[in-house]
Amino acid sequence: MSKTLEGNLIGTGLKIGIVAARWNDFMGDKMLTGAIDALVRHDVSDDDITIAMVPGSYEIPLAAKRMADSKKYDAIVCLGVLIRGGTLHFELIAGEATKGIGMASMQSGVPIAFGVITTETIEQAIERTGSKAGNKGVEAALAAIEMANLLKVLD
Ligand code: DLZ
Repeated sequence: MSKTLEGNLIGTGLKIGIVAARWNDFMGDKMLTGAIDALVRHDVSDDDITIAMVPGSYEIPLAAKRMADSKKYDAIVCLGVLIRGGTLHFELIAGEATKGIGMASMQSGVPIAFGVITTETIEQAIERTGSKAGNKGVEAALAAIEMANLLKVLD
C-alpha cells in the first residue's frame, strides 16, 4: 500500500521569518502585505511573524541564511521584485538571489520559499503582485507553511 506524505496548510504554532527587499517597493509592499495576510488567514499568529527588510534582492540570501541558522523559524519567505533594465545587473542579481536562497535552504535544512519575481516590465510585475496573475507573495507564504508542516511529518 503506497503512502503519501504531505504538509497541510494549517499555520497554527508556526514561526515564520520573512525577508523582503525594498527595491521596487511599490510592488514589493503588495507582496509583503499579501504574504502576511495569507499567513494570518492560515492561522499563523501575527506575533510569530518576523520581518527582515533588506535593500535589494541581492541581499536576500544572507539575511535568509542568518534567520534560518538562528533556528527560531519553521520556515522563511523571501520576497523581492526584479525588473529587467537595460544592463546586465538583472541577470547577475537574479542569479545570485536564486542560487543563494537555494543554498541557504539546503545548508540550514530550513524551508525557504522563493518569492522573488523576475519580469521584463513593470506591468508584468504589477500583474504578479496582486492583480491578474495573482500575488506571488501569497503563493510563497503558502509554500512556506506547507513545507514547514511537511518537514514535521517527514521527521
Ligand atoms: C542594483 C539593483 C538593480 C539594478 N535592480 C534591482 C531590482 O530590479 N530588484 C532588486 O531587488 N534589486 C535591484 N538592485 C539592487 C541590488 O539587489 C542590491 O541591493 C544592490 O546592488 C546593493 O548591493
